[in-house]
Amino acid sequence: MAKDNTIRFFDLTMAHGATTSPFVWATKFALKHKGFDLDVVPGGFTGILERTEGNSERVPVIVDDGKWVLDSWGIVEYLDETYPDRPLLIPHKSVAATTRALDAWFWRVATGPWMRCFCADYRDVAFDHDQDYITKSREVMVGMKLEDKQKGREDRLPLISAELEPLRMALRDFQWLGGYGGLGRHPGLSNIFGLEQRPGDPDLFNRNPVANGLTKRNTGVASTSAESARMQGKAQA
Ligand SMILES: N[C@@H](CCC(=O)N[C@@H](CS)C(=O)NCC(=O)O)C(=O)O
Repeated sequence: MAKDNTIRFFDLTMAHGATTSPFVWATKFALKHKGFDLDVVPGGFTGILERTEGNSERVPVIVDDGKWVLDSWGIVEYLDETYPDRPLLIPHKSVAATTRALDAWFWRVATGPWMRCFCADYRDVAFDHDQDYITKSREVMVGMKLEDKQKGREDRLPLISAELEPLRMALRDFQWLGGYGGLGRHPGLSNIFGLEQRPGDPDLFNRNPVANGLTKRNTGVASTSAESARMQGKAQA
């Protein structure tokens, strides 16, 4: 049990102290929702492996009474399993499935495009000692100079906002996003089950998603080392 109601939290911030990481940000909210105080281990993009004593190349990471827990989803599951009497993060497993779906959609239409619109700007507000690493690793990710990637964002930003219409639509009628019974099973919602793929239709699923922070769970260094080598432009073992 968390001693003194406190959980150690490995942060990732820019030089001004705010985080740009959706994983880190969401996990801070999750810990506060469960009512914990945070013993924050500060830091930026470099030195994560050293800060976490060799346990992880990625954050968020928590340590609860000596137990290391990795990955934002892993942390959510751990907190609900370990502290079921505190407010639940995932009160029903249908909420987990719906949240995964919303998360994946939101990354595709908003988080990813926003990041690409501000990739050089966010590097510029990172700690000085992180900037070179962010430039190199993110240029590998986006395939060009960060300054070039964010060019023309004035034209792209309004389109991102327009893509969020499904959220606005839901929030016109509901105070919160969520529900019970499973997406598509509520009376009045269209039946999304039984979708059939006809010959010649495009594949309905991306069967080989890029293994990155959104699709792949951080279970320790072995799970992220190939991606890290790629991000650092190194040949993979
Ligand atoms: N699946 C992981 C993804 C975590 C992740 O990718 N974190 C990024 C920050 S957004 C990170 O630690 N990056 C370090 C780096 O770029 O070297 C989770 O949900 O916790």
